[in-house]
Amino acid sequence: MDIGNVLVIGNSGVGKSTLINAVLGKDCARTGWGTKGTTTHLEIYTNSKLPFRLVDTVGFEPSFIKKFKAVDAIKKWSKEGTKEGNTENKINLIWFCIDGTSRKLFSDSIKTLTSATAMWKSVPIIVVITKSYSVPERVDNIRMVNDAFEKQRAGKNLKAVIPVVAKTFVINEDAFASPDGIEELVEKTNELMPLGIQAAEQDIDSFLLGRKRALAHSIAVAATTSGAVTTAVTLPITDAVILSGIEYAEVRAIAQVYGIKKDNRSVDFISEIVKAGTVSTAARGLISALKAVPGINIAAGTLNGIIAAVFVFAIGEGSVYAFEQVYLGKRSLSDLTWIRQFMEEKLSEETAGRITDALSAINDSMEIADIIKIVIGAMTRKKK
Ligand SMILES: Nc1nc2c(ncn2[C@@H]2O[C@H](COP(=O)(O)OP(=O)(O)O)[C@@H](O)[C@H]2O)c(=O)[nH]1
Ligand SMILES: [Mg+2]
Repeated sequence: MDIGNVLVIGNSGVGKSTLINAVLGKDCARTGWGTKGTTTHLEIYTNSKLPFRLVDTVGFEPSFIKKFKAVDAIKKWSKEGTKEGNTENKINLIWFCIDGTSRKLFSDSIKTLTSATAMWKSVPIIVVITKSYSVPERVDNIRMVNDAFEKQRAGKNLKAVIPVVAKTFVINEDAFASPDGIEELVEKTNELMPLGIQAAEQDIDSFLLGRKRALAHSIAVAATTSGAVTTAVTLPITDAVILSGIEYAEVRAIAQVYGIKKDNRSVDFISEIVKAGTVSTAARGLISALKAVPGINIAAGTLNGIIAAVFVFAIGEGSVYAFEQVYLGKRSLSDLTWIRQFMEEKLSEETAGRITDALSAINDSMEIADIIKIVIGAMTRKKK
């Protein structure tokens, strides 16, 4: 059976440990993770009778840096779990703990907690209002939490707001606040767990896809700023064909990020991409369009460098998109007509139009490496 994990998060002193103790009782197992006594320390609690674990962020303190270190620790814990072949270290549900005796801080606490946990995009959230000693204040407190969430992107993930008293609180000699809300919290958590298990899968997938995209994009940048491009300035005639070597290397590296194996189909697909950037009509059209950009006053050599950068970067960015589509199963490597058309559109004269503004900021006294940075910036910004 899948046992879910609940991330218990909230500033130190709000009552996380007291709450965990109230939920799990004395007979629970505790394992420490990370370096004890530091912000990156986590404590993981299990009780054989409950179908979920509680992950306590010991070092979650009201300081920006410390907070994010604690969240990093959770990410590391999740990653390590995957490495050990144990994919169980996923966050399936979040208990946001806020202190019921300091309602002035509700809105701020919710803001920081949602930003700290932003990577869990769809994991259900239960807000636990700890130290809810005053019964008359509870209704108002719940409303305040709901209002604060309404303005947050994580608003859709808020599934319940539960006031609790984890331990008897002595108000005065004849008034006690007795433990309350624990049962409701456990029941709600159990009820939401299947949704949380599904959401964690989704969040991990979208997180990994984002990482792949960033990695693949960095390959396009590296190829564009490589020596092969910066030396294009010394070549006598601008000819896109001379770039095929670097483009092959670039596209293959990007394909690898998306786990695309080397076989006949991928070889044909990659070769279609490089052809679009070298011998196609679109490539020739782009060269003439770039040469004809009005108002630029730069030497032929510098222009060669710019043209080379535009080609290598456009091919790289196009490949990132294309291989992502294949990776997601939306396109196939056999779809050669699609990839040809897609890459030619990417290299259309419109690309030249998009970098025209950037070109007006360029002059011959600049280093070619800086010029290429401007070109990449213009192409990345205007994309979409
Ligand atoms: N009486 C009572 N004290 C509480 C309750 N929740 C938290 N506390 C007290 O608040 C302080 C901080 O709680 P703790 O669980 O250590 O907070 P943590 O830093 O978030 O783990 C401790 O002195 C707790 O005894 C509660 O429900 N009832
Ligand atoms: Mg604690």
